Parts: sequence; structure tokens; C-alpha cells
Amino acid sequence: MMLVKFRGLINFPKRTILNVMPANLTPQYLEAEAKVKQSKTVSEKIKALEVMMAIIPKHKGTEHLRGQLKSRMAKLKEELQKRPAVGKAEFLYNVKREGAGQVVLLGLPNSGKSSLLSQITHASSEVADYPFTTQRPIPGMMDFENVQIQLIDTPPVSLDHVEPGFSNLIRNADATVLVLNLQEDPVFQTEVLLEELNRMKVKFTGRGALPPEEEGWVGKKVLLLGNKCDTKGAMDGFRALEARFKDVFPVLPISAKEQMNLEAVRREIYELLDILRVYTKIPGKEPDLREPVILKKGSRIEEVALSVHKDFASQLKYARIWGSGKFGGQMVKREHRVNEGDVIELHL
Ligand SMILES: Nc1nc2c(ncn2[C@@H]2O[C@H](COP(=O)(O)OP(=O)(O)OP(=O)(O)O)[C@@H](O)[C@H]2O)c(=O)[nH]1
Ligand SMILES: [Mg+2]
Repeated sequence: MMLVKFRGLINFPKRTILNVMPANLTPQYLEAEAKVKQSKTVSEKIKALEVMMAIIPKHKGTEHLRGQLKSRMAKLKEELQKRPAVGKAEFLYNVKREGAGQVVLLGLPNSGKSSLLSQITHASSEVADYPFTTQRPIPGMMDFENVQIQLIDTPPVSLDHVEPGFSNLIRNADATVLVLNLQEDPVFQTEVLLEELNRMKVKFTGRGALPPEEEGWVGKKVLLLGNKCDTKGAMDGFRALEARFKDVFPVLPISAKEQMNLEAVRREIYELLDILRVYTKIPGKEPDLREPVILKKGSRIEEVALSVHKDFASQLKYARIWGSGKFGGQMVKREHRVNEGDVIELHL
């Protein structure tokens, strides 16, 4: 009996033993491999395979396996090319707007987008130390004082594959936040992401007015966040980022993980939206400062009235206004431009 068992072991097919022996594959790799098997769509498979290729140990023992992964990837990409854009993926990238504005987080793999979303909004998005964790857009609501703003975590931008629908998501949103990993050449990451925005026909700017619209192009404000500022050497990365881009974009060092500078992030994101808050009041009563009326910068009394009720704008005779360094309760006409924090009493 013993002998038979022993013989069985010796005769164990050589190929099987070779497959398990020399590669020293990590548990994360095996997990990624399982993910490829579970993936139902071709693009999911590609993403999972990208993870495997990124984390596979690179030594002689895995050379053959790496070759196999590469050709498998090539086949999948070919398959994807042959198909028309899938309706379902497009649908996933349609995120219903909520709150005072919609802002997309964009970044290369592992930069900390999901960590930021999970820390700064009421939503949570899976965080992991391997790339391509996020597979679809995940929205969350961020509070800034008395305003709610929608942030959207997205799958990472990869150099050779962008999901259909991604560009629509960005073009339809109000602004973009680039989340950069300060540990890994943030200037280069920014250049890659700006190039991607260019390909999507997004004309970006930092502070100041949006560029004039051109046929087929949309203008968006962009904020740069240098993430992982808690790590060693990160501030060197930040200084390089700031030196290169601070004249064009607002740039902040943050740590999503250690919750550093996140209050400043909230304010900068609010600033990106080019909106202002005013408060309406009823004669003889105090305004409700928890319920701002949100308007585009440059709006007039007329728009305040319209936002309260569609008939108010046509029936409006005058308004009284507090704030903006004016006399308290000064009478103004419908063309009067309002400012952040004004309190307005509408008279019909
Ligand atoms: N030290 C440090 N680590 C961070 C910080 N933010 C994120 N990380 C880590 O970086 C890794 C990636 O974080 P994620 O939030 O999943 O990054 P992501 O950009 O969403 O990644 P993908 O979805 O794969 O593109 C995780 O191990 C996080 O714990 C940070 O501020 N400091
Ligand atoms: Mg993520």
C-alpha cells in the first residue's frame, strides 16, 4: 500500500509540480487570479488581468507565466475592439446628479481616490493596496458647511484603455479633481491626466474664468491634490508639483488616510464650482441660514426669485438686501447682482 502511494507521488505529472513550485506568487496575486476567473465581462477580465500583471513577482521563475498573461491580455483586447461599445458600461457611467454640484475624482491606479471619497463623503468605496481596485464610478455626498456636493470616485485612468462612458462622465460633471500620489512623480501623473482630459476634449483651467467654449470642447475647472503627504519624501514630490503647476491650478498637499488638510479640500472643491449662497427671508423674520439658495456666480435678484418660485420672477417688484457691505435692508432692483452670503427679502 505504502509503495503504491509512494510511486504515485513519483509519477505525479511534472507539469503540475512546475506550475506550483518556482513562482513564489503572493496571496494578492492568487486573489487577482481568482478575480479574473469570476469576471463576467471582457473589460472586467482585462482589469483583473492588469492587476495580475502589475503585482506578479518579476523574476526568472515567472517569466513564462508573464508571457502567458501578456498574450491573454492581447487576445482580450482584440476581442474588446471587435465589439461595439457595450450599452451596459455606458449606463454604469451615467451618475445621477445630486446636490449643488458634481465633481469627478480622477487619478492613476492606487493614488488614493477611493480613500479620499470614503473619508470626505458619507459613501464608501473599496480601498486596497493593489491597483485597479475601483471598477465603476461610485458617487458620494460631501458636506461643505451648509452645502452638499456630489463627488464621484472612478476607476483609475490606465494608459491604453479607457472605458466607454468615462469621457461623458467627466464632460457632464461640473469640475475635476486630480488625485496624485506624492510618492511617485506627481508631475508626470498630472501630465498624463491632463493629456487624457485633452483627448476627451476637455479644456481645463484652475482659478479664474473658464475658457470660452469651442465647438466640441467643454471647459472644466481642475484642482490638484497631492495625496499621501504623510509618507516619507512626499513633500519633495509636493514641492515639485507646486513649482510646476501652482500658477495654473490650485494645488494642495493632503493625506486621505491620515485625514490631513481635508477641510481645505472641501473649501477648494466648493470654490471650483463657481457658485454662491444667498439666503431668503420673510419680512419681519430671520433668514434660515441652514437653507442656502445656490446660484451660479454673477446671478441677479431675478434668479433668486426664480429659484424660490417660477412665478416670483415675473411678479417681483423689488428686493431688500443685507450683506455685500451695503446698508442693511437697502432696496435693489431685479438686475442687482448678488454676492456670497447676501440675505434677500423679495417683495412682489
Ligand atoms: N500613506 C498613505 N496611504 C494612502 C493614502 N491614501 C491612500 N493610501 C493607500 O494607498 C492604497 C490605494 O488606495 P486607494 O484609495 O484604493 O487608491 P485608488 O486610487 O482608489 O486605487 P484604484 O481604485 O486602484 O485606482 C491603499 O493601500 C491606501 O491605504 C494616504 O494619504 N497616505
Ligand atoms: Mg479606487
